Amino acid sequence: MRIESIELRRVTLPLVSPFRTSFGTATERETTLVRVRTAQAEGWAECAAEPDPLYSSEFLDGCDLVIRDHLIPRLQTLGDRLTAEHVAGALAPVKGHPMSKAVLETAILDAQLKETGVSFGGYLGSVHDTVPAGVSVGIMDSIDELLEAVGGYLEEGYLRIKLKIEPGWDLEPVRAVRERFGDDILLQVDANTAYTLADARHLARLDPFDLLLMEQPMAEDDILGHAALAKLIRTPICLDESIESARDAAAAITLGACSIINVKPARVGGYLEARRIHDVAAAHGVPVWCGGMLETGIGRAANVALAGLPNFVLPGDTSASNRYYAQDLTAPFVLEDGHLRVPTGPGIGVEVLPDVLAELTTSTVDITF
Ligand code: OSB
Ligand code: MG
Repeated sequence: MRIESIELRRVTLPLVSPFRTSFGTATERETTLVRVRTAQAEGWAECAAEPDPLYSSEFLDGCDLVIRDHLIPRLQTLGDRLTAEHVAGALAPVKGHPMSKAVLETAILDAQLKETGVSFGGYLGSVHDTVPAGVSVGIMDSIDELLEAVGGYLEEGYLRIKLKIEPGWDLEPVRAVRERFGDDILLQVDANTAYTLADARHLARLDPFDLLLMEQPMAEDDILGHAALAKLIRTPICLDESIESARDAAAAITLGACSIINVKPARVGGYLEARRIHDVAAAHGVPVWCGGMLETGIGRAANVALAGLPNFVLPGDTSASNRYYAQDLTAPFVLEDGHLRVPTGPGIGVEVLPDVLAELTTSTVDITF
């Protein structure tokens, strides 16, 4: 495939409500969109990184630099051999930076699939027309506020609730949600690394609430700690931040550090590595689900396609557009009976709305390839 140019476009979208996690509060989502232009097609992807390096070491300004000065020049050396399948290998000498690599690979894959008329779902191996949607609920100022938010999401039809937790906001919110909404709702928690093994006895107090899983309770590099915690609590452990590759997934599963994996393509360098994690987990009998990074419709479309693979057996953080944005960059993803529809058009299968894009753009850099 011959690329003519790559555009890096910074956009900012206001969130419908602040989203607080154990590492910070977001009131808007800023991202860099990558637009890959070829003679016949235009591929789009969005960078999952946030402005500050709090979820992981990557941050948006750093991503823009590494994409421009280190990643694109390596792709340029591929010449006519440039396909999405060759991107990861060409970028492998650059250590780390999975989100920067992922956004490039994804935009190239989108252009490639649009040239050949294949959808992301078709390419990746989706076996479903729709995928079940969960919702990630941030830390709130009060239990009342939380119950109102959760009640609203359940009324909309979300099939699974994930509560963000941190020390001081864990047992009470979980107990309150169980008491108000009952034992039948699918409920899980996400700590974003806020605890240590010294908290094991405290975390075991969540056992009676029959949670689906506890996501990333401890530091991303504490694989043995998670294996030890798994023996001390009954709630299944799911890893997010710790898993940056299929090799990480195999190691974490083999060491007993997790029995479920949150797959975020951006965190692992792209959709091809994400599919390998799906496959490795399936081979071990470990279920996976699709995580999210507050994506716009651009990133959401590809995530929903991935979530259609057979071992994505738990509802993902693949919520409808209106959970995040009053105005998305694409036609909104809507909840239909608790599910999102997997796009079927070529590539990511959604189109960027030009007027919205123009309005939300704060800067643009065009790199001739
Ligand atoms: O840990 O899963 C996470 C959002 C930003 C950064 C990290 C996480 C999240 C979410 C929201 O939980 C998922 C979503 O709805 O996109
Ligand atoms: Mg998480």
